[in-house]
Order: sequence, then structure tokens, then C-alpha cells
Amino acid sequence: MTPYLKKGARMAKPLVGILMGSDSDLPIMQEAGAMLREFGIEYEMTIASAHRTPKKVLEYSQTAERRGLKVLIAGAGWAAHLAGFIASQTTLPVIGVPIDSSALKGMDALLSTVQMPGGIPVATMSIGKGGAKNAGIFAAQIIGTADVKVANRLKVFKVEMEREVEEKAKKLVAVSVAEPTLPEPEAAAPAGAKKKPRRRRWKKKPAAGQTQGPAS
Ligand code: C2R
Repeated sequence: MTPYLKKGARMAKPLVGILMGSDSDLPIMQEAGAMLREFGIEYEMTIASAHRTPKKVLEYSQTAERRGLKVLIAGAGWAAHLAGFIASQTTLPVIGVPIDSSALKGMDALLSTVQMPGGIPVATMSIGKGGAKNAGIFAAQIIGTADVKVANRLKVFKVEMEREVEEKAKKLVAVSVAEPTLPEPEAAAPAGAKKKPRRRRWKKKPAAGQTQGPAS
């Protein structure tokens, strides 16, 4: 069995495997791990690339179920083949996270991850950090179908999220009441409309013999 964990790392029994195409994806994929920790789900993380280390991805995907993993999360940018390749080698659910690391800002990764041909599904999340966060939540939801503890934590998470939004809404009301003179947003001019030239205000000329004093 390939050790995918850091030496000495605390690991009971990982249920989720998080893979990413490069270490440059880590700041994004950490979000998935953070969510799994929130729900008390053990996971392992590694770098593997369908392009650069195909043998490793093959071995990882083919042994994942046997090693007790329940869900795999794969994050990759550019021409992202990682999630699809993993999905071709296992019947475990595979969640794909397109990463915005290229000049196309993740559109390339999104299309290569989501456009799987019939027969090899990859549950594709949104591009970037939000997608990685959702991948963690979605993996928890899959595990939650057979684990009451996780299912309950997910329910609490949703209630908490609702409470946080309400709190923010209350704060916004408080701010707008405290500052009743907030400027009205300017109405957008219709497309193509010419801007009216601003009228110049001419100062009144002082009458003959009158000097201009300082403005009062
Ligand atoms: P580097 O930063 O290492 O050059 O990688 C990675 O996910 C990363 O976002 C650039 C990008 O290449 C992606 N990559 C893939 C795959 N392997 C690496 N899309 C793959 O197998 O699909």
C-alpha cells in the first residue's frame, strides 16, 4: 500500500481522498479539507497528475476503495484530466474541482472536468475556492447518508449559516438607520445615451467700484 500520509500524521481511517494536480493547487484545495475537518471526517491528501504521474493516479484510484475511502475529490487546473481519469478507474463517487490557475481563469478546467462522456460521471463543483469548499460539503453529504453523526453536523452547519446571514442583514439595517443620508445610487444612463454637458456656473461680476471680498 502506498503511504499517502505524512510520517507521523494523525490518521484514524480516512474516508475521503483529496488529490490535486500540483502543489500550486493547495491554497484552493485546502478549503475542501477545512470543511471535512468541520464535519469530523478523516481525509488524506496527495499530489497526483494524470498528465505527469499517470501510474500513481492509476494505482491510487484502483486501491482507493480497498483502503476504505468512500469519496474522492480531485482538483486540477488547465486541461484538467485528473478527475475524469480517476473516475475511469473506480466506482467510488468522484468530485471534481476546476482550478483557476491558467490564463483562461478556470474555464478550461471547468469544461474538461464537467464534460465527461456518458458512463463516467464526475460531480463537478464551481471554479476555485468556493468549489473546493463545496466539494468538502458534498463529500460530507455523501458520507452523511450512512453516518448519522455527519448528517446531524451538516444540519447544524446549515442552521448556523442561516443565522450568520441574518446577523449580517441586521447589521446592515443598523448601519443604514444610523446613516440616513447615504447617497442614492445614480440611475444608470441608458446604453448609448450622450452625457449632458455640465452647465458652467458663472460668478456674478462685482458691480463697478465694488471689490470682491472673501467668500463668507
Ligand atoms: P503547475 O503549477 O505545477 O505548473 O501546474 C494542475 O492542477 C495545476 O493547476 C499547473 C496546473 O496543471 C494542472 N494539472 C492538471 C493535471 N496535472 C496537473 N490538470 C491533470 O492530470 O489533469
